[in-house]
Amino acid sequence: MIKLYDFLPCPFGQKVRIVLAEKSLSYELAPIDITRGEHRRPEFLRLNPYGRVPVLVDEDTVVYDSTVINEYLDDEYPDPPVLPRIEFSSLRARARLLEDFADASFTPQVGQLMAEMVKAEGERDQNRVQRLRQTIERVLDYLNRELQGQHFLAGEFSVADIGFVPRLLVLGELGIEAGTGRGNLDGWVKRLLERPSIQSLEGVVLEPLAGI
Ligand SMILES: N[C@@H](CCC(=O)N[C@@H](CS)C(=O)NCC(=O)O)C(=O)O
Repeated sequence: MIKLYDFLPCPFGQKVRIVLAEKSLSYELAPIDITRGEHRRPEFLRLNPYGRVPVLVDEDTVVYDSTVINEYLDDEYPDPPVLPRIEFSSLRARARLLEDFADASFTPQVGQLMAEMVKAEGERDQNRVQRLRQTIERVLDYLNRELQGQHFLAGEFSVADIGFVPRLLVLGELGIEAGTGRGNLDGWVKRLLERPSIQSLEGVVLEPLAGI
């Protein structure tokens, strides 16, 4: 039985739960409340010395980091795939690059904007809010270009798309209309929202993980 240590609002845990759902894998959820410091307990640090969720335990195998977990799941439970098949090495590299881009250059920036927007208006750093909004809009423009003539970012639905989903889902609440004026992106978001793995995703909220 697979066990997933996770904190539901964590966007990285959400990436893993989308993949588990895509592959129809059942698992036991072990909640780790990072707002209460549960990720610093010795028993959790034994699983992940970095003290971060998500962590996946599959029999004797312990894997942490959402990207590595999802690759492990794809190796161990290949059907349906969430990475382009090994013969398509160029597309496979593209999927990994875009997932990394989502993790490094989109998810944290949206998290930082969430952290500002949950503050009272007078306490917000308006310059930071403006800078973050511009950065996010630039990423959305880039994705719109990359989606030209494509249904998904790297061939079939893959980890490249999944990487963006958790924070795409909160943009509306932050007043960012991702699809407005970006036809390719609009179609992509609609296709993403049709997937049961995304419709059933739990924990997509502005708080309490604003900032991450
Ligand atoms: N690169 C990691 C990032 C995981 C991560 O940052 N998790 C956050 C919660 S969303 C965490 O556990 N933070 C606690 C800490 O860093 O102390 C992944 O993809 O899994």
